[in-house]
Amino acid sequence: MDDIFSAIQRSAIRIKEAIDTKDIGYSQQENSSGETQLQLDIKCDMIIEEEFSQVPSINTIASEEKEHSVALRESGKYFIAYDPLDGSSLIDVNLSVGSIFGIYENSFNSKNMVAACYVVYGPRVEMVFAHNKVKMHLLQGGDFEFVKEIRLGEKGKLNAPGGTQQNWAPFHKELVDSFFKEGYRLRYSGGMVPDLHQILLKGGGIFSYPATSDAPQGKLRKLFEVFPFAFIFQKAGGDAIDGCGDLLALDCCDVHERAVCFFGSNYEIARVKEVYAKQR
Ligand code: AFP
Repeated sequence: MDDIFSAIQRSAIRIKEAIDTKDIGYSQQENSSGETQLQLDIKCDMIIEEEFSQVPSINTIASEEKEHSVALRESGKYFIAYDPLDGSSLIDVNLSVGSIFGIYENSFNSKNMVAACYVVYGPRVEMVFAHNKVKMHLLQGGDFEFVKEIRLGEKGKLNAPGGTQQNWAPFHKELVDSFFKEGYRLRYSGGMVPDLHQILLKGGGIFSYPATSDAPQGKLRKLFEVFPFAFIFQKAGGDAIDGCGDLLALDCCDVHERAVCFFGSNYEIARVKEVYAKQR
């Protein structure tokens, strides 16, 4: 696992350099989710593929920016799914973006996830790696230095509700509003990585991306976004569900499959379960 951790660190340093110096214009290409790729999306994808290609323990990679998974080495046991530059539509307004990695053993199956990691490119570059514990590192003077372990409180104060409100189900709107009525503050940038990082570092809260009338499976992709953060939140002492059950119990039949998702501390997730159970 150490060689994978080092490859992610090298990728993050190169991606930071690309964000700082490369053209942020659109390419002529679309990714598998039908989004027009930025030149930077393609560059970051290439950087990670180059770094992972050098790691003997990696068998196969799957990227949000590639239609199919890529087999690297039959002898490797790890399967890594990654979103090279999540939130890239925020680049032109200079908000924080991130990279997300899900590390699986033997196949891309949520039950085989053994580690997850994300990197936030904000005013500072921070990396959070979850294996047995959830540990945060800060990029300082060209190296990642360990800062602290992350643990969620039982209840937080932040509410990050995703998706277009006019397309929410009425019961979901009531749930979101009920948190505000309880004093929760709105914290939503449109970047999953900084929004979830904020909840993790401020001790708790709730991030939701529900089913909407135009997207019944939500927007976020299981392998690159949903499963890695579900793993991180559960290891940090919080929880992650699809409304009713554990996100890490879901199957994934296609690399680009999506799932409705909620990540948070235990108090908020229990409330989501209560409200969603009544809809079944
Ligand atoms: P982009 O990569 O297209 O900017 O999308 C970001 C994202 O996948 C995730 O990071 C956000 O949480 C989510 O989409 C925001 O979606 P909404 O704008 O629909 O709330």
